[in-house]
Amino acid sequence: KKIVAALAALAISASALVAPASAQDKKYTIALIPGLTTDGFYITMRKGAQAAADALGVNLVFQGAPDFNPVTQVPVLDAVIAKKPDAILIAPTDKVQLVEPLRKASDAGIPVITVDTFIGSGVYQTGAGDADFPLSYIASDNVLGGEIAARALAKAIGDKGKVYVSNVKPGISTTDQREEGFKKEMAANHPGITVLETQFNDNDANKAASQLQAVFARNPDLVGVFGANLFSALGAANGVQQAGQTGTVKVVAFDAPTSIVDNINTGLVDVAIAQHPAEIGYFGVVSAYAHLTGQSVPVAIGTGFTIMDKSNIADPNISKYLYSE
Ligand code: T6T
Repeated sequence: KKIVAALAALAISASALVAPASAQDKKYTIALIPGLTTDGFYITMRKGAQAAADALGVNLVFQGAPDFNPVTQVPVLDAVIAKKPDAILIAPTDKVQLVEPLRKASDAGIPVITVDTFIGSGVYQTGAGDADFPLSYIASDNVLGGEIAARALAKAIGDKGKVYVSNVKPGISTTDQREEGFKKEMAANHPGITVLETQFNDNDANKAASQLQAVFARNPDLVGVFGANLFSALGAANGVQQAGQTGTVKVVAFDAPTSIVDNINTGLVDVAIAQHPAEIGYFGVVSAYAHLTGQSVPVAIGTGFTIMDKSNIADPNISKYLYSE
């Protein structure tokens, strides 16, 4: 009798160690739709997402458009929805234009989490507004990033003179907020600085470079530029170089492609504000998995920045935040 009871107890405790068959057998597929596929920022985000997917035994699908544009992103989204993944992580390329296409996913029962950029106001799950259905928003604090950029540029130019923002196009939550934070900080704390009209480059670095030269031609006393994303910053920096103004027109760059190292070392770029896209991807997958397995998920997760300049760019604890190619 004793032996039977002991065996029964053993069987119970052994079965308690084994997860229920349904949870164990289910291999979730999570789709990650970037702003565009050929951008170090999203390539790095994908690596973080893959690391989490590997750790959790999730199948990660990465599918995106070759340019940052709702017109090319929406068909990719439709194709992903048709394949019925268990969850969608997406960097919406427009605050408004992605609302209805993403509602289709949500209506089809596919949970949506936005990474990097948001739709609507970016405040989700409030019952207010018509774009609050995503479960979570995982990203940098972009208003703060713009403020940091303004302070860095103000310092580089001795707190006086003309500057402008090189930006992508209105309607993108991230770059709108960076410009907002930049202008807010300049207006509040840097009265000696004049912020000229923003130049929009459609995420085209060549356009950003020509715009820099045109602004400089109109304003030979230009002293600085804030490149509000990777292509805006690289383009503006090239424009400064082509205008022969390296070191005279200061550049503060958002984002940190590997090429920024040379630009910092040669003095073409004063400061680069690196985001942590791998963290965004990692926590995106973890959040989706948490939701799929019955856990609750924070409505917002903020990731940090690493500020790079000549004094620290050689430090491996800093350079590890450079983006992958
Ligand atoms: O700056 C990032 C991203 O945060 C933004 O939303 C779009 O541009 C980048 O991908 C850089 O190119």
